[in-house]
Amino acid sequence: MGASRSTPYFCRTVPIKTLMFGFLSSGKTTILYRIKLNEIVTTHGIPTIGTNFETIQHKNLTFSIEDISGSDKLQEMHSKVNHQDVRALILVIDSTDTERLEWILVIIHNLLMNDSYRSAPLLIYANKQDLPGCMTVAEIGEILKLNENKMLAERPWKIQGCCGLTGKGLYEGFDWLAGQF
Ligand SMILES: Nc1nc2c(ncn2[C@@H]2O[C@H](COP(=O)(O)OP(=O)(O)OP(=O)(O)O)[C@@H](O)[C@H]2O)c(=O)[nH]1
Ligand SMILES: [Mg+2]
Repeated sequence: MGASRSTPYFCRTVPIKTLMFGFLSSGKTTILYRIKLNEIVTTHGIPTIGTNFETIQHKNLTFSIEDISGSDKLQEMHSKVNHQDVRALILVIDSTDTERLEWILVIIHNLLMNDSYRSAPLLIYANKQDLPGCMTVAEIGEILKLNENKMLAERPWKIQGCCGLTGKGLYEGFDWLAGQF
């Protein structure tokens, strides 16, 4: 009796394995450490080699986040991912990167097709909102046709404008993600 009653509590303490992905230099590592340490970590644009693993406590939840170094080659990005037990997804977009935005669609489709996390919530950070000429959240949503995307119809998702350097918008996004568990 005791064991079955304690199961829900136990489930909440199991770290939520989260994949963070996006193109090179979109700001993944900056965002990860801004959320974790609440301070600016200067990566000086140096690409992450392999993967960063970090654990973030948020409210009563623990997220174990795998920050996959970006790649412009889709195949390469996929080969780096350990898909097992993934329960949440964070996609980081460089909002100034108008040229590669359409490619994000390909990534979304290929990654979200994975059966092991078909219903995992997806948080999209539209990063670098501080830079002049960046696309707004509404513009990105329209270009990516997020509202009509069938891959997204099956899961909760949210697009959040943010600035990895100042932290603006990061907690709003993370709060939403935590609210899905
Ligand atoms: N202006 C501005 N610059 C940012 C922001 N977020 C990150 N950067 C800068 O963008 C560059 C790339 O950031 P990273 O965090 O290293 O990017 P990444 O996605 O981890 O890159 P890879 O590890 O190569 O995949 C760095 O020079 C950051 O300082 C932002 O919100 N605004
Ligand atoms: Mg990085």
